[in-house]
Amino acid sequence: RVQTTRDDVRRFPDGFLFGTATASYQVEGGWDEDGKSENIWDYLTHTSPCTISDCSNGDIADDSYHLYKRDVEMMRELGLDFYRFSMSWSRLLPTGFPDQINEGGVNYYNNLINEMLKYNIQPMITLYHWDLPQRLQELGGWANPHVVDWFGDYARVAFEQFGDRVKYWMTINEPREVCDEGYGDVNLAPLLDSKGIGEYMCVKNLLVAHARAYHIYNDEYKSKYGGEVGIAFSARWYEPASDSEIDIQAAEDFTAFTWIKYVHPIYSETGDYPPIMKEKVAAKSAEQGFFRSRLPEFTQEEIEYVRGSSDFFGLNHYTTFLVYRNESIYDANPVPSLFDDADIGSYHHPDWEETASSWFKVVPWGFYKLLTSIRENYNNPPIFITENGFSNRGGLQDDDRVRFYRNYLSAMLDAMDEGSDVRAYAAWSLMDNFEWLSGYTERFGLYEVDYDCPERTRTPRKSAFVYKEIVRTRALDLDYEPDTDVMTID
Ligand code: GBH
Repeated sequence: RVQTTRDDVRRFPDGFLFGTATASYQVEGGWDEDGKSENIWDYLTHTSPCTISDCSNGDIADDSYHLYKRDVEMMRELGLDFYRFSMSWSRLLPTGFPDQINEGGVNYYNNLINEMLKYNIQPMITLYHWDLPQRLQELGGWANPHVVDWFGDYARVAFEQFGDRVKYWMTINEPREVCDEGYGDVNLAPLLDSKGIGEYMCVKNLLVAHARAYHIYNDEYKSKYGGEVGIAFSARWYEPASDSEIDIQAAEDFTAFTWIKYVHPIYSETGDYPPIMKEKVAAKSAEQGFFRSRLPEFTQEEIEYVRGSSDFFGLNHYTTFLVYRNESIYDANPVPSLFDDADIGSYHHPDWEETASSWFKVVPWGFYKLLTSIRENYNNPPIFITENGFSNRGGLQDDDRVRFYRNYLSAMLDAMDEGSDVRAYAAWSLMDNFEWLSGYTERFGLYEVDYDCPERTRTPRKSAFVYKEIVRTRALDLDYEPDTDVMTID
């Protein structure tokens, strides 16, 4: 495969894995086909369509439910080692529970997995990428401690059905987004906006549910199938807005409150939440007149159950924020919240390159700093980059995306040169898809999807050709100019 010896071309280590990622609700469509029941995104988009910026939904999305063979063909065009996709809980278990295993769902995922394996593309499955069965939401969803059993049962069914062929499992995609944006805010379904309360209930239950799935695999399937189970954290890099001690501490606090609150219980020596977060929420809760901390505590048994419950460190990374210390706003507006608990504010530097997404500016060095901090603070765990990618408004000549991938991959290689143990990289996304509340207005795909045509035609962008060359050569040649006339399978 190696074909060049130029020394400005950087190589990836032997055995490094390249892939792309998607998620069920964002690509599958077939929302009510063959026995699938409604999930929280079906419910949200059907009951309140224009909560989505273009009033769209995922009823058809990329129609991967029917077009999975074309999807696998694209994976072959790109030469991928693996493909990360998620399973729709309500497609596999329409009641939410294991009393009815839906044959239509089992067939769909078998077909997809088997088609990939024909061409030696490894499936990497996320069990939960945000599409909870609506029935379970009505019972409280991730705020109900019983979700630990519900999720464990669902995971067991998935391991039982597909574990003979699937060696990489991820329990939950982006716990921070699930809880903070869905339970503590109105940025993702179910839009609960239960600030400082529901968002923390979700954190605890989600972590124990994750651990339940991990232990089920470890105790009952690992010796038979030899696979690995991890979780996909979402991590932004938080850079202090100034070099004052105050802002440095603010950036650390925000890190603890947003994503280290999931990492620390699993990856630290002691387990449990980051101490600073426990202390701050307990102190604020007491001041505010609550009889106990709004952050539900783990029992000692739960601390041990969660600690160490991950075989690899899945990492979704997109952007960086500047963080400063903010005075508490509670006196003016007596509503508890994570932001108030953490006493921070954050923003993007105006000079950073924009994307089509308001929360996302391009900051490659943040990726390097993030990987370095994980290496230094958590004993250099094996990392899978489970998502990284760029949004624009569409078009095949996506030089902005090509530049993004080159710069972020360079930053990743900088960290790897210094010892970070990154073993896999998944580009988000294989193709354009339903971008949650932004609908189809923000495009992340290596392939463009035509939503005006019923065939949902997929066309490779320039970035697809460039990524293909990176995968083929296992190297990053910053000068490579692809011939974008014909995409072939090599
Ligand atoms: C990931 O989320 C997801 O895993 C994936 O499904 C998604 O398509 C991809 O990245 C790109 O977004 O604009 O203030 O309302 C990344 C985190 C979650 C960040 C939703 C933006 C909405 C915030 N994104 N969130 S806001």
